[in-house]
Amino acid sequence: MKQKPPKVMRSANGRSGGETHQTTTSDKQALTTNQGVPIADNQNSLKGGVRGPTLLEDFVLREKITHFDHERIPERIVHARGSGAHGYFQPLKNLSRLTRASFLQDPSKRTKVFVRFSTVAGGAGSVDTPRDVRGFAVKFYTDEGNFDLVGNNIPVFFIQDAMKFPDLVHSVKMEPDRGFPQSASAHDTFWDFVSLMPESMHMLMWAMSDRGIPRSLRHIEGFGVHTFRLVNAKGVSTFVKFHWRPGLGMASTLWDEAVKIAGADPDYHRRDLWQAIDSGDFPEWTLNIQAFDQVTADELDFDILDPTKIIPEETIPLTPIGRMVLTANPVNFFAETEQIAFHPGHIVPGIDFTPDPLLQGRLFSYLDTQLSRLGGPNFHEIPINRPVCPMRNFQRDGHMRMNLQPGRVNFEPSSLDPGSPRENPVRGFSSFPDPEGGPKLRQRPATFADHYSQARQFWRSMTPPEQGHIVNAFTFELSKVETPAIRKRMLGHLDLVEPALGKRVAAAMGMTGQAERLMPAVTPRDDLPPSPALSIVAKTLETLKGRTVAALVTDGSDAALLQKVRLAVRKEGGQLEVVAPRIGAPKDGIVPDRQLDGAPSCLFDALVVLPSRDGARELLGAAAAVDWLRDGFAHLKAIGFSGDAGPLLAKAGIEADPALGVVALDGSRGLDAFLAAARKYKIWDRERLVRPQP
Ligand code: HDE
Repeated sequence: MKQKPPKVMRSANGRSGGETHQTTTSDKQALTTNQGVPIADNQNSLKGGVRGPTLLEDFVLREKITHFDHERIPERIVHARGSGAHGYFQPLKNLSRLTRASFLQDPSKRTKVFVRFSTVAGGAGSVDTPRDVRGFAVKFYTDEGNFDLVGNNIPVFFIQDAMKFPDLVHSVKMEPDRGFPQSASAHDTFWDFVSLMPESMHMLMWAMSDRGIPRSLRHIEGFGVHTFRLVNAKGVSTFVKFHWRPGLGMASTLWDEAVKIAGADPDYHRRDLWQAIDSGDFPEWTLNIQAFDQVTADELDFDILDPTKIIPEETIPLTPIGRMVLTANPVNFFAETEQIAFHPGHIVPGIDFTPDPLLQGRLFSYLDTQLSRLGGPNFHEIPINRPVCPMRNFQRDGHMRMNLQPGRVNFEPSSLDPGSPRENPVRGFSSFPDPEGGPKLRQRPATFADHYSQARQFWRSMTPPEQGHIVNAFTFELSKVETPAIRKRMLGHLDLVEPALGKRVAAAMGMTGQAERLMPAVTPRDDLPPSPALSIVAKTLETLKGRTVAALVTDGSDAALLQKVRLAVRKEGGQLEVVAPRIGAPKDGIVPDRQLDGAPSCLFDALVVLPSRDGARELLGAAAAVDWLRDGFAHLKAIGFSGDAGPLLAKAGIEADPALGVVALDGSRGLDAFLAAARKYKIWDRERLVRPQP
């Protein structure tokens, strides 16, 4: 049957009718193809007849779809999910005594940086708050080339030799047959591998500690992990370990909080970093070094080339050498955060490697990975990877070459063009003549063999709540392991790390007495003193800076009290967000920022509850409101409340107790008491009430 042609309204430019798109006649704003041809219609493909087939000649459609089909590049095999920011680095003093690196000479000179923070195990679309290591990679665009400090938020690593990296990563990623779990180490393959790799034990202690679930990217430390060298103009080398220290201090979430945040806001860390920078609250870190010579290295009771060891700060203190401030969000996530290509081999004169066998393997891997991710050898020409100093050599052509390289001379030596690039033995990079060498063999040095002493030292350096969290983390992860033999093997390792730790985890899983008996290669030392610098709780800053207080309000809430709290929080560098049952109903001068159902209390650092009497009654019937308080209490957050909130607190089973951070805001000292509790971040004394320890 012949169909009736549909009625089509056409506007002057040929669009279907009823559209509100704006068009332009100005050349400046014209939408074009990639060849610069202005496009008249970006809504409809070219058809043979209004209901007829699309024509192959529609070059506008084909170009657009083809480009779209190729929008994704391979994600990073590890560290796929990340967030980036621009900023600058400024040295605190002239470091010429230690290094000739040009960006470390003049305290008045700023060097541009781009930082990318990341999780390790999950894919690019995974959540921000799994238990995981965080990558902390900084590209310094120095005037003598790019220097990449590609570190993590944990100062040691799981393995000692690059040979094991693919095995480690295979084991922690999704299991290959089933494709899960995504972004989680709590599964058999990971624990099977690490339980057979005693060298992992120290790193496991860190990963199972609160370092694995940071509050935000602004609250993490960063480490270069390997021992590097600084080399001065006279060629004298000093060993260094690099440490980044956050201006806001460190802070972590609780596991239950991290899990709930993952559901409530999978982009929690990315959003936090973006919003802080967007609002002008620029995050900053100091760069510190532990600098030492060969004599000191020889005196240490471990090998400085072993990346599973730290040098406690109490043994070699940190020296602050510079400050990094992140001042701008990326303009385009793909072009910058996704295409940035880090490589530990991007090094500048004045800095050098050591033969740490993990670092040596990395020096191969990162260049290789960029070839497959970015499609060829010219990735250094992508704007985010381009050095800011002159870059001249005779490398030519290749996939996606962008620079126009003039002239006949594409070789060296040459006499045809006296102006062509030449070596510079004075300014040029020259490797430190490391005397290390010997017979060709595949062997681990005996000095790498002690796998438990520093793991034990880490445990002993934790405060009681942090020890409890480590017990809980091992218990959670191992309880997800289906193969009992793996659980028993891990319990054997934990007994070696510290018998009390092994016992507590075994008891929590109901596996007391089932640990496998393991023989360590080297008996763990019992005399290493605790290093208080390793504890997060002991170092938490009492501040509201960088923190968010949420105020739960209803119709009829006391706007004056809300304003008082807001001003007090702002004065201390924090911010206040108003959560209300309905976002679109500003009342009495109170404008909600979030609707209760989408803003559980896990997203905030401290809480105030300011309902009116009627509002509190209404909220009694809302699980979201009661959970808001229950979770806030269980997540150890300071809670301030107004008089009318009483029934709501009672329903959540929470009693006023200033000593436990539940504070009435009424009265002259109420607000001060709340702020004092909120500055603490977590009220640790409350933990025994909500998380009894095995
Ligand atoms: Fe990496 N690592 N890694 N890694 N790594 C990568 O490079 C690798 C290691 C780190 O934000 C990859 O561009 C090997 C230690 C960060 O873009 C890859 C070994 C530390 C990032 C790679 C290690 C790191 C990466 C994947 C053992 C802390 C993200 C994509 C020999 C000091 C950088 C890419 C960014 C990324 C290899 C071990 C930190 C495959 C072979 C130790 C922060 O090249």
